[in-house]
Amino acid sequence: MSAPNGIEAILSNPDVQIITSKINPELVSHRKMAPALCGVFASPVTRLHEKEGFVFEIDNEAKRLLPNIIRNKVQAVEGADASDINLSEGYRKQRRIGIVFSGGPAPGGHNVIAGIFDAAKKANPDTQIFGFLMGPDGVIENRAVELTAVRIQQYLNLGGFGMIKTGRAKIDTPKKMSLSRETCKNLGLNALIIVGGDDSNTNAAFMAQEFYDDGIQVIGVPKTIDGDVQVRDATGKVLCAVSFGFHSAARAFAQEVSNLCTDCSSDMKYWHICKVMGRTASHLALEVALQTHANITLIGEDVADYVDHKRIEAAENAGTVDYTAYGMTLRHLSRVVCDAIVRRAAVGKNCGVMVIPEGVLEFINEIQIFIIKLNTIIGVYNRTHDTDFHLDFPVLEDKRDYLRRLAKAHRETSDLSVWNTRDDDLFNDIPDFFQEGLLLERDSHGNFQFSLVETDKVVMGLVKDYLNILKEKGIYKMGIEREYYRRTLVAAGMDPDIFGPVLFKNYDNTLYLLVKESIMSLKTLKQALIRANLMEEDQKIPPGIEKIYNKSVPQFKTQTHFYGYDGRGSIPTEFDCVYTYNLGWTVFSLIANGATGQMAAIRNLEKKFSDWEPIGLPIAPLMHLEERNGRLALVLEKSLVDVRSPAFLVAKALREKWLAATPGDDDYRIPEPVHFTGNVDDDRPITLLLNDIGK
Ligand code: FBP
Repeated sequence: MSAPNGIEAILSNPDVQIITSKINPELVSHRKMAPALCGVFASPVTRLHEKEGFVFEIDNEAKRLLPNIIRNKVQAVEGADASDINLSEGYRKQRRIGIVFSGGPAPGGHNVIAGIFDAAKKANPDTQIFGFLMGPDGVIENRAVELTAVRIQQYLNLGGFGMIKTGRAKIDTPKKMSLSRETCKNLGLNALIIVGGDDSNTNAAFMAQEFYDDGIQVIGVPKTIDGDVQVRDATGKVLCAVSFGFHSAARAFAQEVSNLCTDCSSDMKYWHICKVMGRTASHLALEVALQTHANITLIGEDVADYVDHKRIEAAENAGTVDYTAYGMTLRHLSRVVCDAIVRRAAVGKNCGVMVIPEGVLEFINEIQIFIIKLNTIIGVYNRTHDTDFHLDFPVLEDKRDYLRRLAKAHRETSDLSVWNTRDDDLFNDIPDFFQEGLLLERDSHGNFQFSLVETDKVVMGLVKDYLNILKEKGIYKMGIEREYYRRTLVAAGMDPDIFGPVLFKNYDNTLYLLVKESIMSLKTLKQALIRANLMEEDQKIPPGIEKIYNKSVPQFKTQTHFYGYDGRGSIPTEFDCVYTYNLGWTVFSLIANGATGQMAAIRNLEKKFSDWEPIGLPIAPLMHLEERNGRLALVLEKSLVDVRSPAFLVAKALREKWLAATPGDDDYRIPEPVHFTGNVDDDRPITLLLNDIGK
């Protein structure tokens, strides 16, 4: 046989095989790292202790629909020795536990499974853990695999939900509920664990109620990179500061955004527009801002909180009330952004980095109204016709036509439809791509799918339009470095001090000179020079002056980026690895002590690891009524950015510094690389730290 040659020889080279193998030695050792465990789990067994002092405002509908779990309390996990035979026997009982991921992936999910597995096997090596495949559909359709130590080790400390996959199905009909019950019974499960966001934990509460008499415990685990599953009691006491996955995703986004800050401050050419995930809440955008000090970061909750005092005053003077003064319009938002861009350009920085949360539009009144109205129209249509709006009206024109008919019916027959002629006119005023976005299919939970809407395009479309107006008015100008101006004119044999006062509106000691607003073209420049007797009508503008003028005309160039799925798939930070592994152990403590309708959580995440406290949180008392699919539904409340929180107030106070509309360097912060120091306290979400310090 002849020796391999060419590409075959290269492929059979042992070094090439190592380099191209999918086994990455660093990852192998990363997987072997054992996440730190809260002290309480070193005890032979654990018990639950009801914690006093937390108050919940219980919704009547929750009382009615969830009677068996509505009286659940906050429970602390405590270490115990094995001398209490009853406790010990119950704890060490052989069990069969099922686990399912629900919703978008979040770094750390595999460690939740690992924590449950290790705790369960420690209590009883014969206990079996099953993973449902492809999310809640796996529960409905009874698709599960038994998880083994080898499989779990393969995924320890790694991102994604690849071990058993995930899905967005919702167990929300009597049929799906009964199929799920069948599955749990067929598998002989003692407990079902649902790892998910607000909607999935809502589902967990309903399943806990439904399976109560079957003796199948249901426990939720709060996950979502969006960070909007946070739990406080009615007095504001923090019970769960953030869902898992938030820190890893925010750090991944921050790394990318920071790299853009570095690039941008090098070539000074582009505005980088970075849309970051967070379907509704802007927690991720806020954390990215704190990590990177990007020049502009929009925070949806802040936009909604805006009050236009000038308009209120004008209305008061006219003896009226201007309700539109509360909350920002899309147009106003674009003005605020333009103002910042213009101010940076004035000091020679026609570039920068801007962070836009993907859900920002939900905080704009006019858009929110459209979303609610369209949710209702689509929901009502589907229920009334027992069909699917999007199948019946596949293209935009069909949908618009249907809306037009609703508006007509409203006008002609005083039909009580939520869609009137004014809505229709306003809707037809917005660009097609955004109309399509607003009409997109809602997800299985009835949520508007912001990740599919080009939020950045909507905002930046208006920004670009308004910048053009400002340019035409001579307001958007590049500042010219005084020294550059001097050198250019001296090199052309001209006296800078003669031309300066004619050209610039600030020809004093400032570092950056701004061409007068009245000079907005070569024609108006020539007129200004003629008026100042610096040239004649039949002469050409001196090249040095023309060069300076051309330099003052800004080109607004953007690059857009979307950070979402990449961060969701990132390797979990040490914070998330340790957090989730302990969540897994907490889940097992809740199961082993008979809890159901509880959510596993770790209290004091904002403090040192030694202060972390594993707890069980009652889901039902946290639920309230919210609009879903055009009607009110009992759900777990999403936590939005609190505009009175220290983290937000710090970011707001530093906004001007980060905008850096001043000569000199920007204030960009380079986040340290994500690393494993073996000490979880070294790298925690800045939002959490600030909220704790400023409390
Ligand atoms: P979860 O709430 O399920 O964790 O998902 C959050 C999220 O990552 C949002 O930030 C984003 O809007 C959405 O998922 C995207 O959903 P999809 O995966 O269906 O595109």
